[in-house]
Amino acid sequence: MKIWLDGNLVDEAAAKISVFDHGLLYGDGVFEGIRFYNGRIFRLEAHIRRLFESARAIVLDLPWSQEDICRFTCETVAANGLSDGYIRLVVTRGCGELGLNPYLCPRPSMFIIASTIKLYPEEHYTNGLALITCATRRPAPGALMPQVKSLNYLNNIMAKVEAIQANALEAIMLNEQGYVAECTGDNLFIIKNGVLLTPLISDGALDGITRGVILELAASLAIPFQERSLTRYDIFIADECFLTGTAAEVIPVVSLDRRTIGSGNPGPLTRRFIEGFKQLTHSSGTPFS
Ligand code: PXG
Repeated sequence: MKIWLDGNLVDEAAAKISVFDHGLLYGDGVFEGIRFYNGRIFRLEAHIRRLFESARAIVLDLPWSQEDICRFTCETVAANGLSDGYIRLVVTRGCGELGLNPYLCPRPSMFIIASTIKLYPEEHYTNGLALITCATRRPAPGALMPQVKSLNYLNNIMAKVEAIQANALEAIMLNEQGYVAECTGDNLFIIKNGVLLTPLISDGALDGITRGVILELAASLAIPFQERSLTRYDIFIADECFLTGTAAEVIPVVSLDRRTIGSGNPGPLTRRFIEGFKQLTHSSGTPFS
């Protein structure tokens, strides 16, 4: 496997980061997870735009343009001879002396991995996922901006641990006010009386690229939708529920905290979104070679 690291495509064994990199020492950095399908990178520009917004929000100046990073990403995928897979693009604060001060790090590091990912076993795409609500809350915006896709993922990891310990694959995270924010690595949607609903970004959800695609699809399918605050009650009484994410794609949810949602099977509108998403991923994107 060839890894793009600070301007060079190097062998996996040579792709090393210093122990003095603040990305490792303090989780100081940002990242993106991107998919490619059929030789084309899906929503590449949107991911790179979000990367720049995350970087701007943590005062990390990137010495590359958005166009440069799109090009490096394409080169990395092409160098690995894959037609379908997953890209992990990471920017760290770079090397510096010990101590939190990011101004001690003169230059960020960037690496790009093009590989594959399988988040959930196939059977759950057919039969649906069982979710739990975890005790770990999404951080308040005043503590750690939830929109920044930073290298600080301990909050989500602790929530994921709760899910796994409860024999579930994913967990709903509430914000400090008790409203549903999202899951540990996926955005959440419900359908009630034919209306698609999803939590507000200001309730602590990541502004997911897949979330945005679903809202576009809803508009083009003439399915009414609304972003609004949701509670567990709204999910318990929903007709349908599903999750979205670059890695997860669109996956049905059939229960929350062992309570059945809707009919207990993936719903008809959920199936339409799964189908619509699949068509888009296989018919659009940036060609990489
Ligand atoms: N919420 C959170 C907290 C995320 O990290 C999403 C929602 C979905 O957003 P997108 O833009 O992908 O539709 C994410 C996505 C990984 C990995 O290993 C990345 C994410 C989640 C889980 C694993 O690269 N990020």
